[in-house]
Amino acid sequence: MTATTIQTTIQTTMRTPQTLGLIEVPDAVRDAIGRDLAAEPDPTLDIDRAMARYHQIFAGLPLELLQRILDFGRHNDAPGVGYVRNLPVDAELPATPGDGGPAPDKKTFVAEGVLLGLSGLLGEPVGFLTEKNGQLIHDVIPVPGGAMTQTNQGSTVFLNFHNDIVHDAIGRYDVSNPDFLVLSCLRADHEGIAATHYADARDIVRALDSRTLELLRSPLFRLNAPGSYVRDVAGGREVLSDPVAMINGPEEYPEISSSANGVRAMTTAAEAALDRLQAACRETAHEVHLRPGEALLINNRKGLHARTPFTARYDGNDRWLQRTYVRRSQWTIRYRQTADNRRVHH
Ligand SMILES: O=C(O)CCC(=O)C(=O)O
Ligand SMILES: [Fe+2]
Repeated sequence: MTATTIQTTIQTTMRTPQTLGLIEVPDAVRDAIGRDLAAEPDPTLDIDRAMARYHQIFAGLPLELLQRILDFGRHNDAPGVGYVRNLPVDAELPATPGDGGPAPDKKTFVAEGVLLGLSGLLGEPVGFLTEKNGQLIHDVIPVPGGAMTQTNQGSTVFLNFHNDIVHDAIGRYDVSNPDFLVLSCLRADHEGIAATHYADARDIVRALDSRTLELLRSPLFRLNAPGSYVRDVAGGREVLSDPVAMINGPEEYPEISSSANGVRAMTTAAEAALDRLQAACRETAHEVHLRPGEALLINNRKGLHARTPFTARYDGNDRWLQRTYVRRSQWTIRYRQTADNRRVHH
């Protein structure tokens, strides 16, 4: 694995737009935000009120940091990934839920507040019925039956470079999917080796030859639906998208999409291009070992992410992340809205 470590990233390439921006919250601000969040109830009881309150609380970030996070969400030329450190944590953290969550015995909601507070600076958290039952807060936890799968329940296998897509009857899985993911760490894996990688499409494109790029920009690929959809809805069978290109859009601002759960190339040349794409991701990726009190802001259109293998023990101390799916607007996905929750979609 040749992913750039955080240290080298920051020292050598901090200024170019594609690199990972580091946002370090000052101690005093961390403590003030932490006190406010600890006084808040379970946000899922009244999510719109909670989002408004988190907005007030996160407005207390130093202006320069607040603007950097807002810029990350709103500008086309902003980096694809941001790394936020020194965030507040819950005073008491229950055992990592063995069934993939949510935890029934969590007494305070600081982690949830951090996750949703950051999400609210980028857009609106949304849910999909086929991903974690439509919950807005996803627990990302290793699950015994899922250890070898290309899903967020996995552990022992490398979770391939992908973006988070959603099955859609329109035949495209990269349209109604989230614009951003926020990943926040509550507990690291036992050995501290699990790493999240992010490869920016602008860096990937630069690493590829023109013929490979031409193939990846042609509709020669069919994405398999997410593992959760294939498992829970399709009885384990592949559900392929219409033929699509892997990379779309203007040269300066490419959009990239790939399924963790398998991409079917329609020609042998396209198949070879897919291999080169995964290699380019490995060469250009940034690497982060998330720790408690740290979060990754992931642009889900500007790049692909991955996770390195680790060993789960299923002992209540396993790796535990919380995740949101964030849309800047729900308007263009209104055809999927459920009747009883304005943030949850079919
Ligand atoms: O576990 C990680 O670091 C990333 C997992 C992932 O791809 C996701 O939750 O979407
Ligand atoms: Fe993912």
